[in-house]
Amino acid sequence: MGFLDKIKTAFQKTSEKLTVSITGKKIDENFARELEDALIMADIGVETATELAKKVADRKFSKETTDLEVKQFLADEIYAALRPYESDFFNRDFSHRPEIILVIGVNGNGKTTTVAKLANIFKTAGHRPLLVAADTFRAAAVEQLKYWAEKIQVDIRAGKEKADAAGLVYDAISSAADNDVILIDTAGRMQNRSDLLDELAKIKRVIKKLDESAPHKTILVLDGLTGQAAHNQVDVFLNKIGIDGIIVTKLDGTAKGGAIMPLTRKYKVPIMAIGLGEGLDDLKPFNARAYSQAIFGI
Ligand SMILES: Nc1nc2c(ncn2[C@@H]2O[C@H](COP(=O)(O)OP(=O)(O)OP(=O)(O)O)[C@@H](O)[C@H]2O)c(=O)[nH]1
Ligand SMILES: [Mg+2]
Repeated sequence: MGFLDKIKTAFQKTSEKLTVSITGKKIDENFARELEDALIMADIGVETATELAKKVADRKFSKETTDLEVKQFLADEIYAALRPYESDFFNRDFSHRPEIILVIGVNGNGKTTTVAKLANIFKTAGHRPLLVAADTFRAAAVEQLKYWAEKIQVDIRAGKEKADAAGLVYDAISSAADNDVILIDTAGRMQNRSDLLDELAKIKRVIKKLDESAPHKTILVLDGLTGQAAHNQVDVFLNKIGIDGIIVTKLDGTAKGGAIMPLTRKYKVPIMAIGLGEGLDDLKPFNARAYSQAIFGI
């Protein structure tokens, strides 16, 4: 499936919710309210929903306006708002050697899977990734990353269960002479567990000891299904650890596909990629045009 088909299919449920039907209707206050509700249901955020509904109402569309024209108008507005948050994360040449990427986030959000997908993308682009299984809390977590490393055929460093994660990261980076990009998978931590966040801060300090400029990217992985709760996660990780960008996973098949909009609006951080499935090829660059069209089924 091509990129555009893939993204359109992923956002089908959202676009069903965002069905804008103006045929036979007047674009009046009632229409605007209906539209606003639909946008809010798709998690686009209350402020944006209100603004967009007002813009449509003010636009004075003619009687001949089609549903598609209204959808395109909305998609263009969303595109303009999201364009600044696109990222060239997949394609850039790594300016540091090795480039160190730290992947963090709450339990089950998709960190490990995302690390594997990124390794696959970078390997395909000709790089030599090293995976670091810094989730030392669970043996299963290490096994999961080993499985992917073997499948993709990339290097991996893992420690013993319950080993000190920061120590493992230090050793891994110190001995990574052959690798030009290092992807560090960390244990999922609830944003309210300050002890675990402290450990993450320690990992970051250890990385800095080896390379003052690193980690070159700290990426927060969010589950696209969590809606408003994701904002609390961003607040905590942004303040306690610092992040350079966000990857939103599990956007395939959700009806809340608008969720990217309020995140960028509030936090103004780049969206480095979106997860559209469990497979290795299911991590896609965030393309604001394709996304804004897809959520309206265009
Ligand atoms: N549908 C879908 N599933 C995903 C996506 N990304 C990850 N998953 C699934 O979500 C589940 C959790 O993913 P993990 O990568 O293990 O999440 P994690 O953040 O590493 O979890 P912890 O290590 O427990 O904190 C797995 O079953 C993944 O296959 C996505 O984009 N779409
Ligand atoms: Mg994991």
